[in-house]
Amino acid sequence: QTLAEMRALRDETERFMMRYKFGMDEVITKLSILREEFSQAHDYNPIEHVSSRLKTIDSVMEKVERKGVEPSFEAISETITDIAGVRVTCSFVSDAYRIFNLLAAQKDVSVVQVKDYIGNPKPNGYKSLHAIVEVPVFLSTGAVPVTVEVQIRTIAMDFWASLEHKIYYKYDRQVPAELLDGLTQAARTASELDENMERLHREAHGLPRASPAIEA
Ligand code: 0O2
Repeated sequence: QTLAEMRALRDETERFMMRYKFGMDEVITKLSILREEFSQAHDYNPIEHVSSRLKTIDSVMEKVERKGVEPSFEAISETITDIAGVRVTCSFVSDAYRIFNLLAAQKDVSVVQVKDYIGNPKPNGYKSLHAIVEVPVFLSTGAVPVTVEVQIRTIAMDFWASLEHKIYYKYDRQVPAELLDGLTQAARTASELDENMERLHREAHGLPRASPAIEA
């Protein structure tokens, strides 16, 4: 391989990763607009916190290997859907669905996949609303669709998931049964807290009971 070829590959990789950063920025902007406008219109902020992360090239390559994906930019962009990740933390379960519905209803957002782990928690108790969305990014060469993974959850779900994630890696994925039971129990407690908090919030504001759901 020549040095020029090496440089070309490096540049192509950089451009490939950049698109995800731009896609992520677009989604973050959409969320901050919703947050600001919603606060102004309703005197209430449905979003507590937004965080984001771009997978490192190493971590993308590790996943390519693990999943047996063909090592081409095209195959990677079709298969690895969490290169760009945005996490939204809300106070209440109904807000998590509300934010998802507001985002999904936008004309330039297309929802590729939804995994509702709030409605259908994982066996370990994990809860979160996962959506793979595609947004256009306008480059000098034209518009390109970019995939972004959005995870929407409550503060309680986020608290649980971050501890579970730490424990999982601390024990190198072999978590002792006792701890696993403790985590599942804690997930139940977190869900009860979410229910209580939402009920109190609704009572305080004279709001009817909610049955949050994904809108078609
Ligand atoms: P990290 O470090 O957060 O990026 P895939 O993404 O295809 O490998 P899957 O199961 O199809 O896996 O995707 P899914 O179910 O949408 O979950 C992907 C992400 O959700 C994970 O990313 C976590 O961020 C989160 N997640 C899913 N299940 C759990 C869980 O049981 N506990 C916790 N704490 N988080 C979970 P990564 O890449 O695994 O990790």
